[in-house]
Amino acid sequence: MTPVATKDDRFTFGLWTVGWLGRDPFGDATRAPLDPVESVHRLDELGAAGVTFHDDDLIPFGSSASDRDKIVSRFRDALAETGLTVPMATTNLFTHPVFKDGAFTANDRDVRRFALRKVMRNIELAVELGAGTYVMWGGREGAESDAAKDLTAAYDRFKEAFDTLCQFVLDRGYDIRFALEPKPNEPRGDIFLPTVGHALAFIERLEHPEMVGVNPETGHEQMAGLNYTQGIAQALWAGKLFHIDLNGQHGIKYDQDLRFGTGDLKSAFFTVDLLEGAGGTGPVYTGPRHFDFKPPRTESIEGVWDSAAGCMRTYLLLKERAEAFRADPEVAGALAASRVPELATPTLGDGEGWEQLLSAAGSEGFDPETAAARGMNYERLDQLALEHLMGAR
Ligand code: GLT
Ligand code: MN
Ligand code: MN
Repeated sequence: MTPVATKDDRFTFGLWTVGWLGRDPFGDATRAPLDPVESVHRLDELGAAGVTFHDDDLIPFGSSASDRDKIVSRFRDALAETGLTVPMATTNLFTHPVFKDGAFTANDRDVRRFALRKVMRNIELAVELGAGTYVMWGGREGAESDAAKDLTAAYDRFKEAFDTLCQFVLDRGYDIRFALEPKPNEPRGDIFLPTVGHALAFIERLEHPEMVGVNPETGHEQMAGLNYTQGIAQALWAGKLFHIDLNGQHGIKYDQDLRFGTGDLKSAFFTVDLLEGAGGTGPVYTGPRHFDFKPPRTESIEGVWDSAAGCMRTYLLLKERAEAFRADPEVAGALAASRVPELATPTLGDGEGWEQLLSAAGSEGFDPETAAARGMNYERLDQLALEHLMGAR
């Protein structure tokens, strides 16, 4: 039985995902443009709860004020008819050639000023449509040569941009937070803030760190050979998982933006397990389950909707599999045999400090050789996870 997506599952899609025309560096578009209003209706039929967008996905770059109003009002009608929400919006700071050297970290100061104004204009629209999160993906913030940038100044300008935008949100009294999306490379040779870890460290240097979190994308961490589940776990632990971009990726290569679950399926299983609270052992991610994927250019429009439906079905199936894994008494036994629950016990006792720890050395009778000889039993545990993932249990 395949589970059916409903609005309660909080699945959301970028207009640019199902609307991707299939243009790549080697080939032209393979699909016709999709009307955002049509996307809203089709996604609603498939069980999605919301849509997200870049300013330019909805309102073509350079539109007049009256065209903008017409487009927004048609879009609003589609939202009202379907009940879909807009939990997140973002800015396109990468397509127009003016951003070829970046937006917030462009060497040209006038470009940086233009970029900030473009973001503020779209935050106004995002707030109007009820978005609570504003994503910042700095795909053009980077370089092909380290000679091209004053790297220290680049980080100063990046900070200046976030500080300015946070102040704008505060002064306007908006209820919206920023989520930084890391990516190691592509389209720039190297992108600033390449991983979740870099982004988390950067955020702490801002004037309003509480207003800025991260939006980690599966494939972006995996492009750098990193463990996505561990990355989002650290973000959750830090209270910084403001948003998430789920998709698929086959290891270290160009950004594939595949349907969720393709690529490293086992990693996707543990990602879903983590987001759903890891059997009650960790925090549950309460934000939207947002898919940022590109239906391959081999597909016609029917394939686009199959691909979108597949993202949601795979998430729900993995959620079922993860729940079965957590509910299995054999798994509970294997977790205990691996002493996994013991990691939740603080290393120091109640009221104990370093002095007591030092003086307890003799009394604990700890023998490193005996401890070293203990097996961890992870192989049995991992095989149980695999068997649950394969539906063999
Ligand atoms: C672009 C990028 C994505 C980002 C989007 C937000 S745009 O498609 O590849 O990873 O999430 O700007
Ligand atoms: Mn991507
Ligand atoms: Mn993304």
